[in-house]
Amino acid sequence: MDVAAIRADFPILDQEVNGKPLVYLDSAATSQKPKQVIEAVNHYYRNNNSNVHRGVHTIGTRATEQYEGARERVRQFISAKHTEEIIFTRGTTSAINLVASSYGRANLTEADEIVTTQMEHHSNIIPWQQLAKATGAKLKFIPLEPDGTLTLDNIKKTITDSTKIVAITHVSNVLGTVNPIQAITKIAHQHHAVVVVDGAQGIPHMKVDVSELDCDFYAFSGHKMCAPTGVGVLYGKKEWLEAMEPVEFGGEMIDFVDLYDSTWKELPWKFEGGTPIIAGAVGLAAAIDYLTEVGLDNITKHETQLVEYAMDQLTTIEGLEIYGPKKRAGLITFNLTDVHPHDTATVLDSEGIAVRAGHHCAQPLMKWLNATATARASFYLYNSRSDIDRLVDGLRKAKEFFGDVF
Ligand code: 7TS
Repeated sequence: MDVAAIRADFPILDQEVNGKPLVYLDSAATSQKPKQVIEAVNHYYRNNNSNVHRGVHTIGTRATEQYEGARERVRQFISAKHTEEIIFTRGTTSAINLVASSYGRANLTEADEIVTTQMEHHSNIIPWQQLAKATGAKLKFIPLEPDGTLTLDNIKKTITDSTKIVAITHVSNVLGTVNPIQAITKIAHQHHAVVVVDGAQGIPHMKVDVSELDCDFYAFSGHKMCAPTGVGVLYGKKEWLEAMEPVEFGGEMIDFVDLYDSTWKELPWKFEGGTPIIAGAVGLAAAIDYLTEVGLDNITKHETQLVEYAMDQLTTIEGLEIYGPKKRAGLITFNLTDVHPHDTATVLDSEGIAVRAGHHCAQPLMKWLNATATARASFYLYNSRSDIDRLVDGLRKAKEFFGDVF
C-alpha cells in the first residue's frame, strides 16, 4: 500500500498545527475524507441536488438514481442478499436505537434477556437499558477476561434460551478487541436470539460480509469510513425488517394517509421518514468506492503492521500503561503514570498530534479498567510509521514536562 499516495488524497492532512505538521491519530472518533468523497458530494450539489422519489423532473430522477444507487453499492460492499435490507440512518447510534425501539419493544417481555458486554460504546448500552426498563427484560453482561477479550466459554454460559437479543460490538473503540461475531451468532441462533452488531469500528477497517457473519443486524457510521458525517446504515435481515414497525412517521415513508389511519411503504423506505440523507449517501458510495479501490484487506494488513510497530515503540516508554489485548485492531489506549490524559493530549496537540482523551463514551468500561479517563491513538489507512515516531517523541515530552510537576 502506497501510504504517501493515499495521504495525498486527504487534503486536510497537509497542514501545520501549532507550527508542526499535523499527525492525525483520532480516526476512531471520525476519519478524514479523501478528495474523491469531497468531490462526489460537491458534484452532487452542483449538478443533481433535488429531493428524491417524488418528481418527474430530470435532476430529481438523477438524485433518486444516485441515492438508490448508493444503497445498492452498500449492499454489495457488505454482501447483503437484498438491497432493501439496507436502511440509511444518521449513523450507528440511530441504527441501534431503531432496532431497540422497533424490534425490541415488539418482541421482548419481562421473561426475556438482553445480552451485551461491558466493552460497549454508550450507543450500544443505553438503547438496551431503555428497552429493559420499558419491557422488564433483564440486561446481562458477558464477563471480560483481564486483557479485555471474551471467551467462547463465557459467551456460551451467558447466552441462554431466555436470551432474545445479543448486542455486541465488532471492535472495541477503547481496547481494540475484535470480537468473534460469527461464533457468537452461531451460539445465539442456537437459542433463537437475534444478534445486533455495532460495526462502527469494524467495517472501516476490515472486510465485512454480513451473510458470512450471519448476524441479524449490523449498524455502522459513514463518517468513520471516509464518508461525510450524518449518514450511516442499518443492515437487517429482510425477515426481521419486514415484520418491524417504523419508529419515525411522516413524509416519504407512507403508502396512503387518511384522517385517522395510514399505511407504510415497503422496505426499505418505511424506515426512512422525511427527506432522506441524499448527499450523505452519495458521499458514502464514493467512500466505499475509495476503500474498495485501496482494498480492505490491504487496509487491515497496514493497520496490523502499524499497531504492532506502535506497541513495540510505546512499550519502551517507562510508566506508560496500555489497555487491551495484545492482538488488536488499529488503536491503542493508554495512560502515563500520574499524568491526566487531558494533559497528555494537550502536550501532544502542542506538537501537532491529535489524539482523543476522555472516557470515549464507554464509562462502564472505564469503571472496569479502574480509570476515570484514558488517552487513545487510533490509526487508519493514511497513517505511517513516522506518525507513530512523532507520537512516541510527543509522549516522551509529556513525561518530561509533567515529570517535573510530580
Ligand atoms: N459504537 C462504537 C463502537 C463507536 O466507537 C462509536 C463512536 C459509536 C458506536 C457511535 O457512533 P456514531 O457515529 O453514531 O456517533 N465512537 C467514537 C469514539 O470512539 N470517539 O468518538 C466517537
